[in-house]
Amino acid sequence: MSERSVLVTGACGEIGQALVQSLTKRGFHIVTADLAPLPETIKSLPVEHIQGDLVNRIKILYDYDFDIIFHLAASLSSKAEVATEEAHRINVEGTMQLLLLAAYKSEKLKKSVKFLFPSSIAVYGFPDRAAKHAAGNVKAGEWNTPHTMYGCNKLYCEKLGVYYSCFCGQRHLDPNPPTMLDFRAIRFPGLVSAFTVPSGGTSDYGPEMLHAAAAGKPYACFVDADTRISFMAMPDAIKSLLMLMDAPRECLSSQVYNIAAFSLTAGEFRQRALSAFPGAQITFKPNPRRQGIVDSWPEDVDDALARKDWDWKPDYDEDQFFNNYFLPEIKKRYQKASTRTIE
Ligand code: AKB
Repeated sequence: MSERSVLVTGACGEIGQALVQSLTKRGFHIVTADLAPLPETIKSLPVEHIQGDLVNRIKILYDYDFDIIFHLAASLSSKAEVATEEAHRINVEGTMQLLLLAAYKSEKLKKSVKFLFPSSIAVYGFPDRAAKHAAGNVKAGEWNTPHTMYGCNKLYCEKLGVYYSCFCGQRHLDPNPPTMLDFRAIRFPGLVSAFTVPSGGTSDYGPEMLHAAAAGKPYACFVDADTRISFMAMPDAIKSLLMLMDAPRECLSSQVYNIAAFSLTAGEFRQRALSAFPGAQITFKPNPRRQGIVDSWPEDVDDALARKDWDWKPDYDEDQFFNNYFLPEIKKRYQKASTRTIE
């Protein structure tokens, strides 16, 4: 395969670190962008790093001809609720700038730039728990009524991506239509990595609880025991991004896909943590704002379209997640570095 040029924004985040590790194995030329310097996990990898605010530094990115863009940089749901304008700037302005870049390069070089966008279950919004429970597995077109700034931002950016890649104004009437960008989005559930701890999100209680239990630290969960949403192992999230990147365009009947792996309650997370770490001290101390956010998200999503169009299937269901991924890795991690603290 000829060397392809890939941009990963938000490379220092949880998905970013894991994705960059996978992409380097494919021999791509990788440019990373983030507010922060590269963390230890990816620092020694052959990537070119651009540090700084994406919106302010967008001009630099026009010097490159990227074949593929993974736009991961975002202000997540809890953080976005306390700094709404800043979140809008990062989540919407940042995405808009990059879409314009991808649209310009696609047209100029007559080659569709692939634009991979991580969306979220936060695009859904239920009025209350009863409606959430009654809905069960939600399809992509249902309940697109987000309650959070982050959810609104993600939903709108999905629409912008589709706009710039398909029916931009009257372009479809043009006898010689320009080459458009190739926008593809995945609505992720809560993600759990054995190697990194999330920050700024609202699904964070799952991974925070497990990392705290493994590290022997007490944890007060900010949602109640009956709270249920879908979760996924980080390796499956990376696998899904790479599968969607590789999928032939003609196989895709949509530009936005749900994916799912397993759904469990905070109480079930606690039981799993207690079975693995019997001394774990996990209590429930719901925070009304964060509880409200998670209550507006679906219990699970319907990912039949991803399964049909690009053969999506997670490697880790609930048992496999705990037994074959999270627990073996986390035990190694905290045994090796018993002094390391979690945030
Ligand atoms: C968050 O909690 O904000 C994210 C998400 C579900 O998109 N993890």
